[in-house]
Amino acid sequence: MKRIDSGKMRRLLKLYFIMGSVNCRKSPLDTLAEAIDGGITLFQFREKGIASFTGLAYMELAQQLQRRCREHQVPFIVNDDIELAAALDADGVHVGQDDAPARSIRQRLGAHKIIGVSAHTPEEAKQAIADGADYLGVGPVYTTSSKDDAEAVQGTAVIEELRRIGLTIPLVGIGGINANNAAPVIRAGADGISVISAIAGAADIRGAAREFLRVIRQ
Ligand code: 3NM
Repeated sequence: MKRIDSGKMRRLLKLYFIMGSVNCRKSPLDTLAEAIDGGITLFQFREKGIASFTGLAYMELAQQLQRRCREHQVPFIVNDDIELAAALDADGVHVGQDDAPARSIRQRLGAHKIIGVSAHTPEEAKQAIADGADYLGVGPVYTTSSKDDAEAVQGTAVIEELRRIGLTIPLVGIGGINANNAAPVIRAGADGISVISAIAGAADIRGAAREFLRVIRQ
């Protein structure tokens, strides 16, 4: 099987929902089900932070969420944990700058798996592209309370710069994005947005996802 083409990747990135149990107000399964109903286009399982699940509970939660994604043809991406992604035959992984390079992950998982990399500078972006990343996550665009070790807030400047220097790789903005501040991220050149709290923490998850889609498609 071959690598995902960039047109399909761009479509999947439109509304990229990320979460783990610590991000949810209701059960993770209900949260995901409502988000799927609201129209998310891609899902990442990111089980991190104090009180996050470990061991068997971690594996079972991942399996349940993956099953729900499969039922609705929403690709299931695993954050950081390449062995979990391999064990579950997940659709892909997302890694940071401290993790293995995309090239070695692809050797482990296979050509057809989606590999995303977090990039904060043009240098990191170019390296990830050279290593064979399928998409980039660029942030934090705005202030976020969902990532303890987030870098300095960048606004949309880095996204604009990556496009200005001619990088065409599919990319999402991430960090503090809500329906009211999403439009500038798309205007800056992002193919979509990546969101934790504005969906997982919403009182009306379905409505929150729909509102994002309305803004992104405008
Ligand atoms: N990565 P929220 S910011 C997982 O800057 C993550 O790379 C970031 O959560 C980065 O939508 C972030 O709640 C957290 O702000 C995003």
